[in-house]
Amino acid sequence: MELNVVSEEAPVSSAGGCASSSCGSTDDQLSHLPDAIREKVHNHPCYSEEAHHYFARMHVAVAPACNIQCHYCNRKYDCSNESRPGVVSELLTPEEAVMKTKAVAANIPQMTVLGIAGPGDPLANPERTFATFRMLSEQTPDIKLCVSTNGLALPDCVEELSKHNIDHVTITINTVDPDIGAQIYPWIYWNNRRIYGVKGAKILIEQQQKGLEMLTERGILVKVNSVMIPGVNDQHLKEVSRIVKAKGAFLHNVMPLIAEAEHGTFYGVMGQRGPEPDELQALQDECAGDMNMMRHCRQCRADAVGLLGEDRGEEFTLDKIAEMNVDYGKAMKVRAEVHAGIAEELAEKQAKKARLVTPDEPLRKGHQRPVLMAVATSGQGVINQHFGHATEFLVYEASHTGVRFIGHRKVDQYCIGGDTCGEKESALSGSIRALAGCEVVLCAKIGFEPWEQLETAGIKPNGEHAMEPIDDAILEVYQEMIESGALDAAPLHLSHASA
Ligand code: CLF
Ligand code: SF4
Repeated sequence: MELNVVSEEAPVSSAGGCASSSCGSTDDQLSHLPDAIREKVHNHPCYSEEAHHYFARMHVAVAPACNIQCHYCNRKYDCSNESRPGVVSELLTPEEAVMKTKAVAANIPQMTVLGIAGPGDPLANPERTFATFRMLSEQTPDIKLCVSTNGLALPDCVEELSKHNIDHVTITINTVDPDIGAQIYPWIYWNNRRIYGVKGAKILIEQQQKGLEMLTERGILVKVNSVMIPGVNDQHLKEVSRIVKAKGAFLHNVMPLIAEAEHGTFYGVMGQRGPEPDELQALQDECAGDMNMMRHCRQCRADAVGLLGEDRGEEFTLDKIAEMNVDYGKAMKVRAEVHAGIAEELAEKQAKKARLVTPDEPLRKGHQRPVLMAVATSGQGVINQHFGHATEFLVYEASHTGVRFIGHRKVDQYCIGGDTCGEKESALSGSIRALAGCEVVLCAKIGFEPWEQLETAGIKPNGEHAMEPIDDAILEVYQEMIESGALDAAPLHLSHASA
């Protein structure tokens, strides 16, 4: 018996996005799109969930200033629109940014996208941002350009954005209601003065909506990011999703608020909590009725380099790139070959999935309960990471309709080698807490001690599918669970919790 790896027919939304809640683990979510749009997103790690296993992005931190204040941001830290809190290691001039982009592209041929995402707002720094884009569009024509903004200055910049062939723009829209806006944005800087409270929030919202309309009219793909702030905008984000979809946004990315007192942000200091993983998932599922959702965002740093979820910035500091001798013409050829190889691999994967589709599969009618499984992977869409080396786990839901990607859970690395055994204990219990709700963890390898503790916590470790494609392995394990009767009982972690 085989389970179907493709979810039930995904309805196609009028905005060109998948309106199913299962915009999941395969690139089938893109299959209904016109060729021109598919071409724009198929290798963009943020716009395609499948692509993020294979293709990398980098950010250049050229934009220090911001024109608004968000309660989740402290200017000493990265922009929370597009990054996790943490200082930007090096602020770059446009020329340095171009040098770094070439160095990264030559050394990480999987890199397809260059984004400017802070540490302030890129469009509040138009000279530096557009100087960088101008040089890159001339000197690195094989790299997609991407920008993320709070939207205040967006309408004034749309013409300039379209001139530089920037066809991916992210706008952070946390609300369409000025009263809610005033709880998130204490002030904006507008026409050379600060405007506070509801009045400022109203202007920001109008500018964001106007910018969104102007971009979609020009055929520029827009992703909307929203920070989910429990008790402030969580109930309201479904309405935001509906409105931005109606205006043509391609993708909605609802991200959890990160608020820690040590970051010195207003929310952090005031004890505003972020959402739990299940709250985030529930909201994403509700919004998914209205539009295509992004669930694989890693809230990257404004100077992130590498695959989503990894940070190779340390390899490309200014002193290191100064010593690299980059022949970009040669690098472009290598990149083209690598991209062609990935495209071939993905096509094979798709063909294999198509062969596995068995619409009259009897198990599909069984409506077995869904199971969450965590996966340790360092990319390529396969289970290739040791449990103890993982700094994050990808979480998938297996059900009678197939496999869908749910999100990721960050953890402290359990095993870093050396004399760190004393620290292992707390890292392991942290990992177990982070995996709450998962019934299985799939990894390339796992030691005896974590195996035991995971089992005690009701999470079944599984190292039998090393180097196998994630979807295939999850389906196989799910099928085994069905056949063994494991799904007839309540999830192990629940029975353990109640024991
Ligand atoms: Fe960067 Fe953003 Fe472009 Fe991606 S990130 S500017 S769209 S290239 Fe991506 Fe990072 Fe999430 Fe942003 S995972 S924070 S959504
Ligand atoms: Fe911070 Fe970004 Fe908000 Fe500006 S837009 S205050 S940089 S989070």
